[in-house]
Amino acid sequence: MQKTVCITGATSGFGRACAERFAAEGWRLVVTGRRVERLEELRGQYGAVPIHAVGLDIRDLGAVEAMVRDLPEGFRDIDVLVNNAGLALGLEGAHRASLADWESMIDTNIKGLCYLTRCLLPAMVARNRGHIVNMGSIAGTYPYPGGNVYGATKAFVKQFSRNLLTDLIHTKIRVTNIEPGLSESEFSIVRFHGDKDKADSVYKGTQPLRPVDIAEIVHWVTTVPPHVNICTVEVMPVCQSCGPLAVHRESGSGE
Ligand code: NDP
Ligand code: 8X3
Repeated sequence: MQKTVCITGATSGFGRACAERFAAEGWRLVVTGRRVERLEELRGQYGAVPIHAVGLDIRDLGAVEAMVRDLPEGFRDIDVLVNNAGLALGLEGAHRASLADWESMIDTNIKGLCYLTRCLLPAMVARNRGHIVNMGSIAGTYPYPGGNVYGATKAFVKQFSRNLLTDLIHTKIRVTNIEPGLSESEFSIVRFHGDKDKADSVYKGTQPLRPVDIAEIVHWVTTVPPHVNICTVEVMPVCQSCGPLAVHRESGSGE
């Protein structure tokens, strides 16, 4: 039977690569994002694949509810929700960071992800079938300077994923949290508010993960036998590792 996947943030990066991966396997796609022209381009690229494209800002609960309510015939039974849409904004220390950026990250990475989950979950429970794949991050586990609220939103995603599993223990629904490390997409361009040079410097001299690497993992976790739940996938490029714990030594140089 042809399955249906709903992917948030399918206009770029991981989401776009996931859409292409699932389309290549003949799944039905519900793709969302704010840049509708990119969704239309995706639809054009896969003319033979059933694709329902919805311009959606996941911070808008009313719009999320309407999207779910108005799913057309043939797209209503969502087998897999990929809660991918998200962003980091800024890399300033907590005492300098923009509160508006913090709010944006909380509204998108936490509240938007909750809206999609809460609106699509009842139908999954009713069918006793489904899979929620959340896009967490290594930033939800390992702190780094300037990661303050972004990392905290991904820590929420980690714990929310675990708690969903406990609530759904009586069902066959699966929940997976994918936690990628350094990956090249539009992520850093967004983080640095469009500063492409600054974004490029993040990846300079490295071989980061690619969106296709993440899409391959998302596809894999959703296609293992139905009694298997891959709870967490932590994935970094080979060039990345964890740092030591920091110790500040007085140097007399101030900050
Ligand atoms: P991109 O910036 O390339 O893609 C982000 C996607 O999220 C876009 O499609 C964007 O669509 C969508 N999005 C952002 N805000 C909203 C919103 N309010 N409503 C709807 N869609 C939104 O980044 P990535 O592909 O790298 O990021 C995807 C996810 O992976 C994010 O959750 C990110 O935190 C996470 N991640 C990224 C890592 C990395 O290093 N790149 C590592 C670990 C996790 P549009 O702008 O069209 O709305
Ligand atoms: C993105 C990975 O390390 O830049 O979630 O925060 S990191």
